[in-house]
Amino acid sequence: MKRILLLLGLIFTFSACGDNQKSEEKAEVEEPTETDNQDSDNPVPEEMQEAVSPENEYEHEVIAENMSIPWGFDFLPDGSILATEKGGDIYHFKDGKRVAINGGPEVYNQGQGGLLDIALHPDFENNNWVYITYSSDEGEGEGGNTALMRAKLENNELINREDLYKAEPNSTRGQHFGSRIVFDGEGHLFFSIGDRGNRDVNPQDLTRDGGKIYRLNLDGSIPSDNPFVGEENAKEAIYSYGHRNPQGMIFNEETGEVWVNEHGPKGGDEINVIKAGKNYGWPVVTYGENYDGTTITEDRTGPEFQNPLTYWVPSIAPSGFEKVTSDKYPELKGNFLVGALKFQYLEHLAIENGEVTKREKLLEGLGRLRDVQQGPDGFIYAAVEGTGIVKLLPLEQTE
Ligand SMILES: [Ca+2]
Repeated sequence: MKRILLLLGLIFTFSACGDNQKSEEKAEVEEPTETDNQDSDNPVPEEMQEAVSPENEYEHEVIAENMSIPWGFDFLPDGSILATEKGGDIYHFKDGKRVAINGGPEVYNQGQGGLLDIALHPDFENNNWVYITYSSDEGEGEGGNTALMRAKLENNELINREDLYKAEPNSTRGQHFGSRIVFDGEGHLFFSIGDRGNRDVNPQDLTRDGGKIYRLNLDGSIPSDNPFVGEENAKEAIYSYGHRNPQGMIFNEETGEVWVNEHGPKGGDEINVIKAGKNYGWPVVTYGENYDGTTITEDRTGPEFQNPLTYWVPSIAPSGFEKVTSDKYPELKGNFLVGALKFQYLEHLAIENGEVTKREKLLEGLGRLRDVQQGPDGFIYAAVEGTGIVKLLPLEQTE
């Protein structure tokens, strides 16, 4: 590890030199052996190749129509869909029909805030709990901040509401609310909150909300083995910190880890593998720069920070995250899908031994891609702004 950092340091030092000299120096010093990378649990990621058109062809079918900003969705046991509209509405889509769900939270629909993610309890079939993240103006200060609630879904209505978390304080800034919800299969839920547009204050401060991944028991209580339990003034629900705006999250069953994707600034969107108590670096280290092209920091990595698994330059503005486990698309099985708000496609990433080996653009040109989920039927569904929820279909192979 130290050797890699030293090598990178040398490369950055020489980066101001002319092209010829730079490549000569690189050729001379850049010889990290494979074992260097594999021995470390925190390797420095390689730069990604460009995303290309897919090798296989697909078509799509619109399953849920007439949505403006479908932010999150999940599947009921019968395969029908519950979906949120950022503006505050919740809908149930079944057999092409749309029914409004009453009893949802009142949302602070401002900037990137509004009604956000929705996820069914892993044992929904027996308890009817539905979890929702949204931005709320309740509590201290003007503006809003991210909140998590749960309620029971009965007869198209959310009842027995419980408020589980509310980030503090409110802010009138419109950026970076997060937020996705996932379950780890061991009685915990994870959710994310972005830095709320206050990068120099929130992400590195454990006594403040924002720029964090949180971990709770399913009833909203704080697990006694959370990494900052007992630390003075720390928000004990925090599981990891130094994040910018995570809007995609999965529980990777194969590795037993929570993985997130998060928006970087200009360049530097990341996929991070979440580990208890780790610092993911924002804004002290980043592969991005300010939107006006000025420098945030020269530092890409540091010994106290967990490196991303990979990063995007230029940014794709990632939202939504899924790992394909079904047999419906053999070429996607075991690989990852990430929505690209900016370039309006669904990115297919093959990752082998911690390295991205393939990037493809699926569902290109449909609209800003906000969320992606594998349904109980094994098919991939994606929420697209201005379109609704679409089902990805492999193009029939003709004999
Ligand atoms: Ca980072």
